[in-house]
Amino acid sequence: MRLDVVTIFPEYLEPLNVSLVGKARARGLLDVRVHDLRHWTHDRHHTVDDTPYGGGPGMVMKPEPWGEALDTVLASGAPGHTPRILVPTPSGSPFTQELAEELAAAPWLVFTPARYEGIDRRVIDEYAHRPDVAAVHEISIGDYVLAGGEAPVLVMVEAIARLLPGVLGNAASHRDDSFAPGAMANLLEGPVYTKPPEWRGQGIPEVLLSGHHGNIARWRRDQALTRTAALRPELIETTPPDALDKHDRATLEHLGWRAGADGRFWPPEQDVEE
Ligand code: 6GU
Repeated sequence: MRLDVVTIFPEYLEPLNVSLVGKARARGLLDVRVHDLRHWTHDRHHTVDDTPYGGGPGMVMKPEPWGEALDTVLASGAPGHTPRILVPTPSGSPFTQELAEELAAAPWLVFTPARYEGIDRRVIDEYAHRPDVAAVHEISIGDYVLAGGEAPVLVMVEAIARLLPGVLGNAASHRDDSFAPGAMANLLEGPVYTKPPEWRGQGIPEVLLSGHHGNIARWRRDQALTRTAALRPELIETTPPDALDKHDRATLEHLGWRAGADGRFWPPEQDVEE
């Protein structure tokens, strides 16, 4: 997979040389190219921003440097190859495991992290209509506002890269991910333990030492249900009834959850203070 990143802070992308993504690059599984947007400015001050039309606070990224940068990146592709362009923005659609899976199957991604109040709209509209672009996605990594799109690019690249064939040690590593698409139920993973068997007075849950694989799987499932019910109740509420077995139902009922007429579960009533 080829990844291009156009940014005014190329050094912010240094973590792409480290750990999982760095190793994938070193092994030739990822071709990452980071470009300095200011390379495509022509004034003495390498200006990339200007004041917003219509007034208001902050600055907007000028269209010309982005246009020249993206034209150059697009022209550098193999003939007939078109990238998807990912525009990080808090006003985008949510980045999910499902989108990460979809993007991991793409041959070429171009990221355009912005600073200030964002990029002149005409840039996004231009490339959304270009025949040499497969798609433009405006993507947010969550409901909070960051100062720029570089950290979101690191987040998205890590989520995508670990799904590429050969990047993680074993394929089963992501089959069990909390938000693996196609999973019947999206459950948070429960606790994990390793040696030593006793640490600062704390032991290991007995079942994990039993060697009984059926009991271990059941215990892990109950831990996942319990944790999800406590921390992400909406994930239980939206779980299709056929994704829950008899034991799952008993576990949820033990936690005070109740099945509605359609078989979906509802949380215990909250006590209201007088
Ligand atoms: Cl992608 N960019 C910025 N600046 N803030 C964000 C974000 C992206 N996603 C959530 N907050």
